[in-house]
Amino acid sequence: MLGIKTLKEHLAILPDDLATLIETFAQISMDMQTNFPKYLSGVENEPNKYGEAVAKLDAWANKTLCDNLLQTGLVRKIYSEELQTPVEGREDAPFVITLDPLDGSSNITTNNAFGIILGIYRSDFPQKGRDLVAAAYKLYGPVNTLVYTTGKGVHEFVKHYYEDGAVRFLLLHENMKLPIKPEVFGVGGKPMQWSGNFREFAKNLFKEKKMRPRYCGTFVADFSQVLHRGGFFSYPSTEGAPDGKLRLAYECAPLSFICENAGGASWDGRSGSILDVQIEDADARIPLYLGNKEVIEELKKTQGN
Ligand code: AFP
Repeated sequence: MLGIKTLKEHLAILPDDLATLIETFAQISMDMQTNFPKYLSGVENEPNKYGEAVAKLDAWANKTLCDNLLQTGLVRKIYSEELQTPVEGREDAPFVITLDPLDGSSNITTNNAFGIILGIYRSDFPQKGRDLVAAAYKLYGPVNTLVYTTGKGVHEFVKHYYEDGAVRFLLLHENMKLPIKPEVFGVGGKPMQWSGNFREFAKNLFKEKKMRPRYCGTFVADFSQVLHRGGFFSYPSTEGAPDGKLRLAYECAPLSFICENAGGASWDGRSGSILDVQIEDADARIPLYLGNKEVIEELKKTQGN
């Protein structure tokens, strides 16, 4: 049953600048969807800074989001997964943001879920994920949802079409918590490249814990399953990629912030929570493990930590 509170009303308790930034992000990402069919195929001539092909939709989403967010006058700097160097906004603007403008590009052509990840800070890097002022993600699935937290509860909204033609985000779930019983798990990379210990742990998730494997290949979509059903998600350290695949600043920090604020835990496979890792280089990758607290605790024990 849908609540009657709009996102705008929900954000009203926040400082005006933060509320406006989150509301703008929500509005642009809502409007963007109507243009997706124009950019479903093709890649840009130049690869991105990681040497990966940039889908037309990636490039368009990045430009649209950056242009519109800068226009608010609230953004001092944007670090984007798709930008060679950060883009500068007004020097006196209050926020520095991180952006994964299109999380899950490999799902564009197959018409599977993809999304956007936003991190909002007051200071510039170096800093930690724990310094996030807010984090949000957009998930384009059969319905269009937005999840945000400012560190005081995790809230989910759904794009709602009114009979008079208006379109707004309406509250779907407030103060979300990962369900106590972990139900699903998803792990990226090739099992033969995981460490033996980790492979054993993953095997036990379905053998002993009876959890169901679910993997979409879009972090926000896989995380959404953990948030709603309880469980575990990882893109681990692998042979050949000890730092895993996911980017600390653009992907791991914002979603770990949301996960921990929903009662879950995150781990970097080394020292502790992803949120306590100092982000020196916005483009760095990091192994990621997140989900229900007991699952992460068990993982730590089995990996010798
Ligand atoms: P792209 O945005 O480049 O498609 O990467 C998506 C992603 O970073 C993350 O959303 C997924 O969890 C992960 O990569 C999927 O990686 P695999 O394709 O190796 O499963």
